Amino acid sequence: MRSIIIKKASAAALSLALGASLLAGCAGNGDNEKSANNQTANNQTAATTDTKADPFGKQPELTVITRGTWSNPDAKYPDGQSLEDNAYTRKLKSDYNIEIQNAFVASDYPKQVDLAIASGSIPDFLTNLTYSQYRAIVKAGLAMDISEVWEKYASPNVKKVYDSNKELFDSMVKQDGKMYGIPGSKPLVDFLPVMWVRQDWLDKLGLKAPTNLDDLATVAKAFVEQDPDGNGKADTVGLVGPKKDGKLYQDMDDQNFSLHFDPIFSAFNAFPGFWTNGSDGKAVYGSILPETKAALEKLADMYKQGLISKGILTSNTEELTSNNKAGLFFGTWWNPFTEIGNSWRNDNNANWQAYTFAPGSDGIQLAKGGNAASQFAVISKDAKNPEAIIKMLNIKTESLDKFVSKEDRSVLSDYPYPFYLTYSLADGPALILQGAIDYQNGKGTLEEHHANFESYDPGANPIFDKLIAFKKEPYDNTNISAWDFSGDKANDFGLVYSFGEGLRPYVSGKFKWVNTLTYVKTETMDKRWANLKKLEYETFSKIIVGVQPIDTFDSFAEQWKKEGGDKITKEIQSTLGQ
Ligand SMILES: [Ca+2]
Repeated sequence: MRSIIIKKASAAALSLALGASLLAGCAGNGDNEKSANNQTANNQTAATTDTKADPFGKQPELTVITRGTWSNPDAKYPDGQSLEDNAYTRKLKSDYNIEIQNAFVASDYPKQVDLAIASGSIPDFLTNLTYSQYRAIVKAGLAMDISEVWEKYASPNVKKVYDSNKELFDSMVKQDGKMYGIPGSKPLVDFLPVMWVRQDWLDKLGLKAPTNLDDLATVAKAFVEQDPDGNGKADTVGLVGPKKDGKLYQDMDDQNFSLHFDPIFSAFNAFPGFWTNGSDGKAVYGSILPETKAALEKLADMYKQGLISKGILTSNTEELTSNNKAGLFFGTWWNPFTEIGNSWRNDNNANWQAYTFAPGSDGIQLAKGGNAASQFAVISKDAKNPEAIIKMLNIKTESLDKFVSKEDRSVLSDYPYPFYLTYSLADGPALILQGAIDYQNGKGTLEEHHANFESYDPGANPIFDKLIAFKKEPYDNTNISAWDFSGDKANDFGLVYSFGEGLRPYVSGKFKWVNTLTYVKTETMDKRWANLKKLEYETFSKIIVGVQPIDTFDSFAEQWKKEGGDKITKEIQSTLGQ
């Protein structure tokens, strides 16, 4: 449910690309590119025959491109359309002279990709690859070095998205200066932990939003003991813990979820699940470090004191929030789509406010950076027209809205799309809130803001317009009472409150990203990582709920090292050139 809602809500925002207009991309730079053309590699046939490189130019001749893609047996296409023949494929053919042929269509797409790699032959391009698959394709010599064709044909907005997270992307898709893949990219806003607090409960009890661990404990204790909901019963909890099948913290594989303890770990400078720099300067696994032990000890103490909800990782703890039995949790900017929306529907006065939680003296939250590049696309070394494939990414990035009708978009915006890859600016969604704040502060006219968004993503404007229309004066008051969700506007609560309030910590809070040193999976990880992770999460969970004492951490760390952890650490260090 959640992922579908988020996908719809953020569809516009997710493709945001800042700044340059479509026209700037089309205008090109004739003379420079012409001379560059003369020097291009001879495998880029069309590139060498073009008089100028136009990121949106129609191919001079019908260009057939092969790909592999997912099949979705549940997809319902408009009349006369299918996976092979639809609004997108028709548009590509009529306007760009590009014809898509599916080399394979599979519900087990990842497996078919693996088989193609093993056979030594891949279609002209593949999208939605895992990093392991991407690396296997490069290692097998099947990927094209797209450095030149990218430089020449990627549109300005496509390049802006890449540049918005350049360091990470370079580290993942470039070797010896050659570029072998295109990283899908998610907005960084998804990864910032947001502390959601019931401000009305704080006000009632004469408390402030916590800014350090002691305050956090004070607020949690008051929420448990002082009847913040005023019903005369001891029926509320403190900090809401991870839900059933949830996780204690974000790691290399799993990010952007609600109900975790990351801000408490980072308060101890602990980054479990990440590779970090050890005291010797070499990579070390964060979960076995003393800082993680210290954070676990704190969590176990809080749990023992009854400050954390019972049943963590075993019950539907999110319902505590939905049912207004909780007023404090660590989540994400989009929680108004889920439990905060439910809470508000049950109580229109529930005044959830979003904060960073920065317990350090500098007031800066250390936030685990998420894997903004978790899916990849490659172009085959044998592809005859790599420029046509780059054009497909350009077209997608310039927004689906300009390309096909809303009806067609609803069934075709995922994998059937000829170049499906999440490809969004690092700050994407936050730009909409920033735009609204600027406008409310008198910076720019409505027309100027509309024109700005229109230039790179018309889908941003309806959200921007709603933020403006729903916000009541005074504009710097963010309480629920300063928003209008009356009548039909209630239907947009999730969207407007996520963009208008959930993104506020990202826009105006202070935080610093802490990234894992690598997302690489080594050979021994393939064999051992699942077991080691299980050991880690089970041990930590038991320590927090007091089933095992904190000293269990030390034996865990030893066992982790012996059962493959040491070997994996050496492999990781090796991949990092250490
Ligand atoms: Ca109560």
